[in-house]
Amino acid sequence: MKHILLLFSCLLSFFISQPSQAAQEIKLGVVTKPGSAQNIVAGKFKEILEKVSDGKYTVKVYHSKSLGNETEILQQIQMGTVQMGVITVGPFDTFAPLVRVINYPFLFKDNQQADLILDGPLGDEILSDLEKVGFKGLAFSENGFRNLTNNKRPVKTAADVKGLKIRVMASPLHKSIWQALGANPTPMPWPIYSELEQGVIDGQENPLWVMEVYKFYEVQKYMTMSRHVYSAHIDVASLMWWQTLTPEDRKMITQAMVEASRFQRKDNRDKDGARLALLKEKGMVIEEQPDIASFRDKVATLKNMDIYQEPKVQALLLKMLEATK
Ligand code: EAX
Repeated sequence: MKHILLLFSCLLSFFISQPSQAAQEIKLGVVTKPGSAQNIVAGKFKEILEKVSDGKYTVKVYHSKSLGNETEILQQIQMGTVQMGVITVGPFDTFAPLVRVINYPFLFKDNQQADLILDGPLGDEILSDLEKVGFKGLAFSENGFRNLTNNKRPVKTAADVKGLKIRVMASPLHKSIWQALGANPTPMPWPIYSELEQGVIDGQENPLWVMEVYKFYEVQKYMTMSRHVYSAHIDVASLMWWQTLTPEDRKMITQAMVEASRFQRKDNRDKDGARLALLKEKGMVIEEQPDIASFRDKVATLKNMDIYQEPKVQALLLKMLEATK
């Protein structure tokens, strides 16, 4: 009897909840493949939101470039045909030059400092500024500190970079950084394995997880732990879509994304030790103590360059430099 009653009440609640509970699907775009940093954020967000919204929202993650490269995903989010994305800060800077301050070379000393600044008022200032260009910035997750790899020679000082053909993200800032370092920077959207394999480019720069997940140890011999840029992701929603949501749902979605981003940052950092060991085991020649001062010297004039000249961008950069001293 108890079982029949239970079954009956389940059926009843199923039918009652049907009409009002048609799930809304959120399309979320990431450029990278499963197992990648952006996908870990997306997967966690999906898990949390589907649970806390009790079936109201489902999240469909479009990965591996199925919606195009990061610039193209951002365009679709602006138009509202895609609701959300987890996007690397690099390609974001053509939409919102203010985000360039995050990728200022050698800005953050370590993970803790990056968290402190990005989760504080300066990070909020960057997220709110995105509304002007059609995005609702929800949180920062991470790619991590970027390191240089190449196939030509070991790089210990900035002088060793001279003439290397380095792939950079579609970002005016990243191009300027590698120009200042004496490389021959070549902007290219993700992914870049075959370009490395075919020798179209000599090298690239990315955090450790990329070298592991995309098997760059197969096509790159030398790695330099340059940690030249802290590469954040911005976890965004389409402002157009956001404006159609109730305040409760906005709060629920924001909280889910904040939680997912904190989970992913920790996950990423926890795995770095094992990744370094793996890359060594796979035969990469790793320079763990490069002459960072020589790199810093070459990029020192960057803050006076065009890419930071817009008054609002310059003002925030100065605040960031002060806060990270
Ligand atoms: O996360 O394009 C890049 O180099 C990015 O770091 C890429 O999305 C991997």
